[in-house]
Amino acid sequence: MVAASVVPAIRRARHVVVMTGAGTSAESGVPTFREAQTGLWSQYDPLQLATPEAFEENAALVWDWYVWRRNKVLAAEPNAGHLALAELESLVPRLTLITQNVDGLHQRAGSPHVIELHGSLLRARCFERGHLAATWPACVPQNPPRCDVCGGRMRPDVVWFHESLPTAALQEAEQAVLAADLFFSIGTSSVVYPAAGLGMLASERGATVIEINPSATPLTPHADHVLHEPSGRVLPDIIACLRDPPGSAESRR
Ligand code: BV8
Repeated sequence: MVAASVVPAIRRARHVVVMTGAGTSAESGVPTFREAQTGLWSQYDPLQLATPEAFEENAALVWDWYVWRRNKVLAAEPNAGHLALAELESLVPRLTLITQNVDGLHQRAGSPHVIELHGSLLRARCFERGHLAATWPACVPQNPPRCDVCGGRMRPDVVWFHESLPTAALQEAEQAVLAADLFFSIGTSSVVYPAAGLGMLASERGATVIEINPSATPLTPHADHVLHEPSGRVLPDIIACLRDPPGSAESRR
């Protein structure tokens, strides 16, 4: 069992940092960020839509894309990988969960504290002044909806390309990586910065790096363990090994 190969490193760890990307939600049926968009959206490149420039050019189109994505996320369920990460929290001395995902599935799986580097498409705020909406606004009679406070155009509460990440979230993530002795990179292509820099930072600081991804990424050469497996399959295997008394799981190799 490939999962057993990383169990000794996890048992030794004092502070585990986990960073996830869109691949972690793939087995929940949520398309990864670079997978071909489907239906109406197949003609658009997410890298072009997820920008303030696109919103300025066609706010209604960008808003509709997020309404479509939000509905897909609300119809999705956390998968076995999300649930395994929530359980991992109780099996190691300290765990910090960082995500690039905007789908809220870690929270729904029971992870108590999630650092959302790229915000959440479950929340909306106004483009002009950042007023957060108490609930997701309906796009009638105006599309995009208007802010109740200032009348500005509403946008999803996510970080677009060319926008800075939330300072507090990024600082909390960086501090955790600096203190970590084990770093998991799970389901991310490791190409979007500054999030992608966290895995490199962990490696440079001498933490053990474990990458879980069916494909190779720019982080792969710097990882100590690479599991080319879907996270929804291998994470539950890792948890099963950790639940066994030390030594018994490792003998399953
Ligand atoms: C910024 C929210 C300062 C919106 C997203 C340094 C170097 C180079 C470029 C830059 C740099 N610094 C800044 C940049 C520019 C840019 C950037 O990184 N560009 C890239 C494309 C080169 N970064 C920014 O603009 C960032 N801002 O730095 O501010 C600044 C200010 C002004 C001007 C310039 C800079 C902001 C980045 C945040 C963008 N917002 N999301 C939304 O979602 O709509 S990023 C978006 O990509 C998603 O959040 C996603 O999470 C993220 C990363 O993608 P992944 O999660 O990795 O998903 P992807 O589809 O790529 O890969 C999925 C992986 O899963 C694959 O590897 C696949 O093999 C794997 N997989 C599939 N199935 C499974 C699986 N793995 C496991 N199990 C499975 N079952």
